[in-house]
Amino acid sequence: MELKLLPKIHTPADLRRLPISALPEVAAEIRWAICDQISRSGGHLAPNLGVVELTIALHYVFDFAHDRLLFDVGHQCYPHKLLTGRLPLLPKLRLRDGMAGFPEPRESPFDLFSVGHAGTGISTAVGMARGDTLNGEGWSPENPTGRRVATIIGDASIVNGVAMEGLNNAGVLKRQFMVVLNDNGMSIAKPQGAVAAYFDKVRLSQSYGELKKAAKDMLSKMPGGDLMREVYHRMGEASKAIVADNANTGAWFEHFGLLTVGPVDGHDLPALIQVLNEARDMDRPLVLHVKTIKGKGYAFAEGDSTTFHSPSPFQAVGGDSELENEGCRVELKKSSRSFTSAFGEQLAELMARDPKVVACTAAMPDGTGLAKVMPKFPDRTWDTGICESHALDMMAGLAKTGWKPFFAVYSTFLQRAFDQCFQEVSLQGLAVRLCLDRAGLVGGDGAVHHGFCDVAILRTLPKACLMAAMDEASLKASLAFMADYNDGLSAVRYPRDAVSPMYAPVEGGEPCPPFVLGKARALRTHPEPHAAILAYGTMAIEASEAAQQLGSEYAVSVYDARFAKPVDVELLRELCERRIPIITVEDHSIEGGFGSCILDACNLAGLDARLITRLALPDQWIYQGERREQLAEAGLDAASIARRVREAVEASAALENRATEAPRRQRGSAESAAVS
Ligand SMILES: Cc1ncc(C[n+]2csc(CCOP(=O)(O)OP(=O)(O)O)c2C)c(N)n1
Repeated sequence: MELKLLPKIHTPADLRRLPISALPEVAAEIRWAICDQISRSGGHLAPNLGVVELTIALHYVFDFAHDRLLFDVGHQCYPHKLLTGRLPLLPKLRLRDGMAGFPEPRESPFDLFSVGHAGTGISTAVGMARGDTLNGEGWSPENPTGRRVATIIGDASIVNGVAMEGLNNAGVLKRQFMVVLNDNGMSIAKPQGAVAAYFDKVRLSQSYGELKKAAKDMLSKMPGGDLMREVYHRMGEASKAIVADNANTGAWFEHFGLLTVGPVDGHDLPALIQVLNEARDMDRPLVLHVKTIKGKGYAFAEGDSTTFHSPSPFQAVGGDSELENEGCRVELKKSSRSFTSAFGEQLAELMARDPKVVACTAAMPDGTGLAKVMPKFPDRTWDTGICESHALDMMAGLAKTGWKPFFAVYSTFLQRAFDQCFQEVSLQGLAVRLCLDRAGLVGGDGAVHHGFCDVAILRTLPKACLMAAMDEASLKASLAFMADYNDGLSAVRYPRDAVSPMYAPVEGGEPCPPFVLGKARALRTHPEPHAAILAYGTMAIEASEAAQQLGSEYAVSVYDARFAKPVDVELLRELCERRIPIITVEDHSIEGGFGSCILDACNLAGLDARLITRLALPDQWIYQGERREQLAEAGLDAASIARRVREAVEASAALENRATEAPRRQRGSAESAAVS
């Protein structure tokens, strides 16, 4: 498709200069540009296709150069980015100097927060609304040049605990405040819980004509409908009708003190613009309930919005190359076996062997691999929806009743449930098992999704047992260990990556040794090594490559550390006492990570830690890009590790020389003093 209008829209002001009749063409171009790019690079597809008209209408009615627009999750921000001058960045979507996949204030003043975790939009919007009002800048009928606030949130995210807390506070605001509920009836998979069923019942049922006829009648019959009646007088006909219709269907948000407008068809641009124009100037908090179709515009994405939520690159087969709907079948490019797939299979095997094992995910059945397990064990698996805190507490309850719970969660989202790890799990001494996918650097999703701090936060919990898997066999062994670990919380981390075949057990060869509490596994050893690398998780693979590269220069032993808590103190003692330089390697924050665990253990054991070098994520944010590129930037690729090992060996040789020369020099000067 040739883009005609979109390249001329550099700011939303350019959009507002177009007549409403031109907007469907803008929508078509946005859809095509997004779909075409994602077919090459991967990225969030269905969520963005669904909000094209809604985003156009919001920018057409509000002026977000001045008003505030806050995204929840933010994975649906691509149309917003294309309307705010970022079309030139699209060809490098999710790459370092291209367009970030989530809102990013470094990229544009139209993005207010870097976000990616669900549930935050309403609360930050409440904060900005309060802040603007305190600054005397909030919009009101008395201050018509003030700033309005709008926040967009999906139907699966709004039931998140944080969003509920936000709604509870939004409902008492005494000023304009608009929550745009983008209700597409989907999370990544099917949304879970009671509210999802409620939204499902609120349908776009009647025509505006019918609604208008019914409106007055309904309002007069409404119990306690003072708020609505007041608002009704200020609204135009279309909005009156949909407010009234909503009163009829139950108006769930009314109980939070938010007026509900809608549901309105989120793909009908004129209707959206009309309703937004009217709702924009309400000086009270309201929810605009918009019904959209996830994946709208491309049959394959509409038909399977779970697969096309955030697909890897894909190609059209059988249709024309422009991804037109007719005759277009879409195939995802094949990728190698991921840790996620391996986890799904290993957990299913474990559940078949051990009838006490139960498992859950918080809205990520596909992302965590649990989707493979759930159909096999429908009574022992759960999807709780986007509520990590609840999921963890539910796991605590299951542990208390004698089950062996495994919670499959991305490392970054576990952060939401740290307090539950502390109080409801650890403090009770309950054995809850955490399977932390996407640990370390995650590539295109960028800083907001890196699993950079799981060790640092979890190691503070007494008796927590922290592990990392370096490949599929070690993942399997760690899960088996966890099933039998009943002394408290345990966790295993693994990255968004393919499993390495480097140490995969071969037929008739040595099997992967079982996990033994606090014991590392030797991968490559040398009787007189120049250095030893203690690597955590898949860094053991990079470290082994580094050792190979150094082979002709230095003999380097490599250990898969396996445990960050408790660490292998016996191994540490041996290496430290033999004065072998140790290099710790991890794709985790240097602050409080595995290397810190090693230093702390040396300190506690009275070992000399001066020959220890820590390689880890630097104390700064690493933004979107290829995972390989990010690892290199952090100095965690094999070449960088080899360089740092060489430096460590040379530095330790210099240190040892100084140490042996100093007494000699002292002896020498004492001898010369004696002579004189
Ligand atoms: C705290 C948290 N948990 C999980 C996720 C993963 N996640 C990203 S988008 C999404 C679904 C969001 O559904 P909804 O808000 O309805 O938006 P839609 O994709 O349907 O437009 C999930 C579960 C997340 N971003 N944040």
